[in-house]
Amino acid sequence: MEGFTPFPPEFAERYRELGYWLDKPLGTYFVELCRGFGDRVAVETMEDSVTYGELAERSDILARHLIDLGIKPLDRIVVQLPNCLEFIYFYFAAARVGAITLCSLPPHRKHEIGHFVSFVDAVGYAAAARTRNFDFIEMARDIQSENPGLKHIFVAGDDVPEGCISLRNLLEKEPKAPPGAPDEIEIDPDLPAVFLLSGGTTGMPKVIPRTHNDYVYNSVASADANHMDADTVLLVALPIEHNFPLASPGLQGVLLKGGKAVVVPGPRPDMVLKGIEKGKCTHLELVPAALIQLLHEETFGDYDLSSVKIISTGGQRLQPETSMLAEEKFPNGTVQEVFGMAEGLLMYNDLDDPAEVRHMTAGKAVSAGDEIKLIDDDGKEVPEGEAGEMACRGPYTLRGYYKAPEVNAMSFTEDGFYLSGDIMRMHPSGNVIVEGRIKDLINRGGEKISAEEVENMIIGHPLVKNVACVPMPDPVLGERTCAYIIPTGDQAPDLEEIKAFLTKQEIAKFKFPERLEIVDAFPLSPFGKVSKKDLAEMIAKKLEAGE
Ligand code: AMP
Ligand code: DBH
Repeated sequence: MEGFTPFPPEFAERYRELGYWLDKPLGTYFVELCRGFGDRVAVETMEDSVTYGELAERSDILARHLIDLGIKPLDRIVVQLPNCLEFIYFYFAAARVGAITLCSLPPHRKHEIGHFVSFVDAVGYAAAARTRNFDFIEMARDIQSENPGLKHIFVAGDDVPEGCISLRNLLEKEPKAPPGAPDEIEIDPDLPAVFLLSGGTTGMPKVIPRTHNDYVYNSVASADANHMDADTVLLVALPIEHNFPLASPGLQGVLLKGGKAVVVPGPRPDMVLKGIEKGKCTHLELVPAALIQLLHEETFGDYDLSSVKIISTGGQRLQPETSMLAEEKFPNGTVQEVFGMAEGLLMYNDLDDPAEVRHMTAGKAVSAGDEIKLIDDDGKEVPEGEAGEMACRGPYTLRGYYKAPEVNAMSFTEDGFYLSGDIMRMHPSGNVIVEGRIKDLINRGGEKISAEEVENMIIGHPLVKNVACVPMPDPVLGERTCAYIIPTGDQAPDLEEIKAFLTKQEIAKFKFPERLEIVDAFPLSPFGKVSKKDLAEMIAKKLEAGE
């Protein structure tokens, strides 16, 4: 497949021999499991509940409709569905026919979705018609006019505009393709099943191909590390198209164990609390920012949260204070931090680690097949206990971003280790401590913002001569974006002006700067580069001084 870097044959062979790769397409793997679990409840929402049998049947019907529509293996579909049952049916249906689901996120707008559609040559797009006062279908039509290859717009819910395909209607209609037709499709499990997005440093998010083999194993290995079994009830509150709630272990992990997923619309404290109580959830997966909000929610004490055993957070470093507070407030809960990335590698704390190790480190890799190195600027491994960039390779870590040769040349070592950009140090326990990043990203409550992408847009404003976006510390979100601006003349734009300017360019709102600093010049590194490190320190000092 053009633009896709497969695992080298000798590695693929080893991963098969060691039993990591099962050589089953993702859709087939899950549908067979679902059939086996029959009448057990697989997924609950606040209104509905479906059994494993129903899940298999409905995704099968949808898969047959996809065949009727002419969707073929390796066709791409950009999916931007909210947390709902239709997403789950659709996701497995697409995998059944071998189509590649590009998982986008709810805040993405035309700037991003339009890019994904054209970059991967998508034939389909799936969304709910309207959420959060935004018309996704109008956007999709707009994108369609520039990308005639985008043939199908699938819509969840009741409100389905003309010319779009209603997922509900499809589910109620008998397809032309006969039962069993999806089983006839030949799917190579070493090719991508899913395209995930990375936070990215070079403008747009990069596209991460995850193969059938590696993505199933991703969930198998992490479900064990996260202590999931048939009694597990997982609350899915984060946007379901993200690698963490989708597959690490997430929805995929809990389903392969025969447990139950309780899906709520989002990670707002009231939704999380209601979901836990209704479903008697045992496992939570949240980003630190959402956990902080939850713990400070006024009505926290009004709910029965005694079912919760494991609280996983990932995406950003969890402060030990938050971790301890969570264990105090959940009567039976233990915090298990996960260090994860859509690129692959997953690390978990062990519940048996002493409390101080658990609170301080981000754990160990989930698979014996994972190889991790901490390296210096010359690519040499650092001495034990010293900080270095984490590089990793393994049975579920990508070998290359999709269609990105220049980025790949910089992001991988010659022997195929992915250079994560994360600075880590090995703790004597064998767990890693995350020290920071060398990537130029702002991590806003787990949402990664590429500073360069936002800068590239702001620089287009006529009053802006130069701009540098840096993270500023925030007690809840961890980081927010501060834009340092050098104005072209005497007149400087204000924050509202910059936001209005970005709104016109239809970029996701979470990427907007939240503070503007006007300066005459930027601090420079010895080499002459803008020193973002110094800018970040400047704004941190200002905030500390209450300015
Ligand atoms: P992405 O490539 O967008 O999937 O984001 C993955 C990145 O998120 C990692 O490379 C880390 O920088 C960050 N990250 C994820 N989990 C943690 C964690 N537990 N602690 C610190 N950083 C994390
Ligand atoms: O930040 C991430 O991408 C992430 C965090 C926790 C992730 O992909 C995951 C767990 O699987």
